Amino acid sequence: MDTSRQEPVKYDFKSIEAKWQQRWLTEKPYKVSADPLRPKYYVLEMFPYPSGRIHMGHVRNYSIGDVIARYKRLRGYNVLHPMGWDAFGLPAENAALKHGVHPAQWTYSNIGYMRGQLKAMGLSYDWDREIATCRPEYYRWEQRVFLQLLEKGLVYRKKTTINWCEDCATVLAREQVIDGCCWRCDKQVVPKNMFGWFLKITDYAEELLADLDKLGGWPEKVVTMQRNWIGKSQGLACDFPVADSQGEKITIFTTRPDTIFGVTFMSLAPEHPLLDSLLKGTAQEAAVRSFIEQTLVEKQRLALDQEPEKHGVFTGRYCVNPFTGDKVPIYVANFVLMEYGTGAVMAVPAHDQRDFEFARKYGLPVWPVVQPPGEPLDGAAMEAAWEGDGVLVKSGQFTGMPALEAKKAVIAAAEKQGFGKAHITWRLRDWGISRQRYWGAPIPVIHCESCGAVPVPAEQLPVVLPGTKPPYGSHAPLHQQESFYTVNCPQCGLPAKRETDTMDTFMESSWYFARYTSPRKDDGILDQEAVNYWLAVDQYIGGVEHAILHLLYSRFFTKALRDLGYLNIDEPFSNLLTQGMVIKDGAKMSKSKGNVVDPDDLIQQYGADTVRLFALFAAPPERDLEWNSQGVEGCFRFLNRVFRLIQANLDCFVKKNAGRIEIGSLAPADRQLHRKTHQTIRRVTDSIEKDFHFNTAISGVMELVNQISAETAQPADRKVLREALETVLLLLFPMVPHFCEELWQLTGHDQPLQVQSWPSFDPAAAEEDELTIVVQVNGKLRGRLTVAADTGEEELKALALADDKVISFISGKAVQKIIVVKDKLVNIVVK
Ligand code: ANZ
Ligand code: ZN
Repeated sequence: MDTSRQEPVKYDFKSIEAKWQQRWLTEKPYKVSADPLRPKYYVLEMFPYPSGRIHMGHVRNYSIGDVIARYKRLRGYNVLHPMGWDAFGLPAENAALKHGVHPAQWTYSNIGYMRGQLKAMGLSYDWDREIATCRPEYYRWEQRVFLQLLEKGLVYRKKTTINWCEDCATVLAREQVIDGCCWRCDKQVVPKNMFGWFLKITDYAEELLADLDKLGGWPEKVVTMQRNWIGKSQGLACDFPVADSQGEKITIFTTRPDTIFGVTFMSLAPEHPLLDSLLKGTAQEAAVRSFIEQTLVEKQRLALDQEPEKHGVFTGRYCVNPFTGDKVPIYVANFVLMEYGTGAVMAVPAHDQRDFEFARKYGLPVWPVVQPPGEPLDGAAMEAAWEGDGVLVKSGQFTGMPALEAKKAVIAAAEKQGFGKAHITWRLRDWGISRQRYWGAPIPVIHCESCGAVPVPAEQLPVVLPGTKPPYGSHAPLHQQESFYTVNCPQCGLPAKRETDTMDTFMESSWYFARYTSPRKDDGILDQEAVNYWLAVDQYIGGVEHAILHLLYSRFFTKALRDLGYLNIDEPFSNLLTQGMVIKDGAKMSKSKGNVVDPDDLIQQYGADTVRLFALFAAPPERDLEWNSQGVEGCFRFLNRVFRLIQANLDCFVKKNAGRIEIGSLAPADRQLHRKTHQTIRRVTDSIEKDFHFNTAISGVMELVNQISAETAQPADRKVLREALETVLLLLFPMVPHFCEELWQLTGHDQPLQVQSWPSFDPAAAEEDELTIVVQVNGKLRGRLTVAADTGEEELKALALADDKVISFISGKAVQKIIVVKDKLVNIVVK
């Protein structure tokens, strides 16, 4: 085509972006299907909650994912890149309460708006796979999974004390209680006893822990957080008989059996079931009971990760150390948790800091039994517990053993004598999934007085949420939907009551990545072929705030679905990228801080490509991104500059300039540009492949653009220039797709960029002509040579010996040998 007579065009991002988005909408180039003949790549960003509008954190997350998706396509992969909505949850209900609209209406209208925003960003999703978890077509399969897990014995119902928020009328998860208050409304959380449904994630504790070793593609810190959350502790469970009792025993759990000769008191959790009988009739009874009550109230006030000031009270009773026969006073202590181990701790103040502080406070003895090298520990004088290693002292038959060995020996002895056993305790708890809310997936069970909890028969699924007007009240909203609530038992036909709890929204996000592989399947949970082809997710991207629960639940679901026969993988996400936060003025961008920059405004002002470029350029993905409006300006100016540069050189895009470039025939300046082009390809490819450091990739392209600009000041080789400019467009395409497609078309290409291949670099072209060679004398740096690449060994030796600086260091000495490391260094050894 003849481009020479066209008028220069301004970078009109509005019409450019609208044009390409329209094309992507109608041509659906990102729609994919399983194709066993092609290698697949599944890239996924954590799907958003439809809160109303996207924020800069989303922009960043999705820009990163989109670059990876587009890059992998150019590399020849069949890329699955889906998007959807984590659409159940409390905010919809609260908004509904406030504005009097149905949660569904609020949710769907938000989805509509946000979908538009994502489309305006030019993200390359296969929109035909979009899912919204609040649709019955989605959650009916979740209900199916629930029932299959129930059948497998992985679901149960039990009464528990839960954290309850009166204002939100809901149970709160552990992490939703912050300083004893509701994470949402700040109201004081109260304990409440009620039935709830649980998933037996603890059945998978061992595997969830062991398989962390398979997650080499995850950030180390996330793996560690998962490991700590699962929290496997190995030790001894041991019985301490209660003195003066009818054979009552207190079973303790300890990870330090080696310290058992140092026990000076016993601590029980305030909820410990034995307390009732221990206290009965003692002089202390009233005082201890009031302490217990107080402690339980205080405990509710504190978040679970907060340590209260340690205190306790003597019960007046004793137990007996089975190893020593010592009588040990029994205390109730506020820091002992009933939910962990056995709810009873053998206290060893010499070797446990908590016990130490407690002992000092209440004047209890401190007996060191593990002696570190050096001065003998003195229980009366110690200022802190010695929690480290050492050799056992004053420990009967174990005296003289190293602690590690003693641990095993004490366990063996306890087992032999029949009062103890090796024991493992997990920090991980079963997953309580019941929520007393409306806007969630109904738990598909019917309670019948004679049949018990009866699963809703498969053919009656989905159990859909009732009502067109929002049902509210202070308690479970579904209770107030008479027609929903009152049903007949599927087994005996008599009047029964439908379960009114809905599922934790973490349920939906625990398997959505699998459902994306066959999102429209309407006769089953998952399509076997599709999941086998697409899973696991090759690259998962999201915020580190989901490092624990969402990822753990997804890992658990993957294993459970595998065991139900739906999946053939053990782990859902092969690689994980946790992107940093977007911060402004030193704080996380958030509505409550009032420092939000609205992506809509930015897109209006600069276009989506500039916003994407900024989100990728301002920081490497795993780091926090500091908002900076000059940075956005800079990205916009850069795109304008590239736009003008291409406009000014349209003439080089004629056909005859598309051929091979002969390096030997290039003038020095052209050789430089050709080299820079190939070096840039190498650098950008490396940055993306190695760690997705798009910021360095982009600065690489910026350098190339600088060199092109300098070069075009002189008449340049048109072939070389064409190659350089095309390379800029190819390399920038994953980041600023509309912009590059437009210029690609403008420069006479009839096939769009998205079907091109990623450029490969020519090592010969990338090679430097001139190298700097270091010259050493006896291993010390004494000079530098600038030589042509590939200069031979003999010539290098000669050049080094002739160098003025070097001569001053070797004159008058005998050269013994000369070592040459090609293209790097010459070392002259003299005597
Ligand atoms: C005696 C002892 C001596 C202990 C010593 C430690 C050091 P992890 O590693 O977290 O599993 N413990 C056991 N059950 C508890 C409960 N319900 N509430 C509070 N603390 C409890 O911790 C295990 C250790 O925590 C156990 O080992 C026990 O104290 C305490 F020099 O027993 B240890
Ligand atoms: Zn029944």
